[in-house]
Amino acid sequence: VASVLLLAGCGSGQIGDTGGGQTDPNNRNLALLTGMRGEPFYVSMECAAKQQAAAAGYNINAQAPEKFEQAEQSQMLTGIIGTRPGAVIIAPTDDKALAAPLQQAKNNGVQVVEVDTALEDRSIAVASLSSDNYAGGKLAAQTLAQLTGGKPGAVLALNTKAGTSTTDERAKGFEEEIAKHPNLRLLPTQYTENEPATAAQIVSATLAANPDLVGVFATNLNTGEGAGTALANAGRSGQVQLVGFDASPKQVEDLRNGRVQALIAQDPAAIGREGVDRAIAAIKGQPVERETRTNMIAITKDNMQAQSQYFYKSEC
Ligand code: T6T
Repeated sequence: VASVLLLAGCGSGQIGDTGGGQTDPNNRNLALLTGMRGEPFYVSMECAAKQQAAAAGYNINAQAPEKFEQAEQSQMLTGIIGTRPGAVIIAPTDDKALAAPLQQAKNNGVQVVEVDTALEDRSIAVASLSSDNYAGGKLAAQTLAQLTGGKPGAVLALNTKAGTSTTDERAKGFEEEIAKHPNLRLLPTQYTENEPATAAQIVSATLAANPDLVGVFATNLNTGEGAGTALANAGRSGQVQLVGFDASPKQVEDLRNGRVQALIAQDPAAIGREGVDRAIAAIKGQPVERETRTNMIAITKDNMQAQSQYFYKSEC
């Protein structure tokens, strides 16, 4: 297996529209609303964002819903808008449902910066920062094809919640790339609702129904953790190749102990850090890069030692 495949991020060079209601250029309050409390991808993002804001002399109010869930997140957002920060840096948990409250934020002069996930409506945020998730899905498929080494069989992609921009893009990239490998038969993509237990149930049922299962792609952290558990419980770790997305401490441990064969790691710290930079520039009325793509890398057991800077944190 080619051990390192790095997709370097880059910006689009386009400048975002900082329009909407009036923003006070001297407002030094930022809000960060991530997708789920205590989850290592968001913890890594939040730690870096807090550091960056402090270094620039800005306050940052960081919040997250208990679960990756749009109703609770929308409610928190409404509360945040009431406090009138200069900007809200948000990972919207649904690509449509958060559009109305974010438009309201913008109308109230609160600059909107999307981190990781994004709205379908590209007119609301002034900037978006994320991995190239479609390319990440393709990279996962290429990695899985290498790991299966030409062995024919069925392949399963596990998505999380429909309407999550990132995992929808990953699943799409994966499906399109796997189609180039006629020996791999892609099963219908299934949704885990971002619950490890649901991912585990789906993998167990798929193993029973498809004895020729050779590979699984788990499009995010929780999904990958659940898939790894199911394969281990069935005694199939390492026989069915598992490619996950993200690099939580548990996922890294699973890679080390052979439950998982590859991880596509993102750079949540860069997303958080640069998200703060975009928010501050937008508040000051400076030009803002509209789209930023951060780095992503395929990590296997062979190269994991050298790639530890990509491992996520579970606390700051
Ligand atoms: O994979 C990340 C993130 O990129 C995605 O949008 C949602 O799930 C994670 O937070 C991992 O759980």
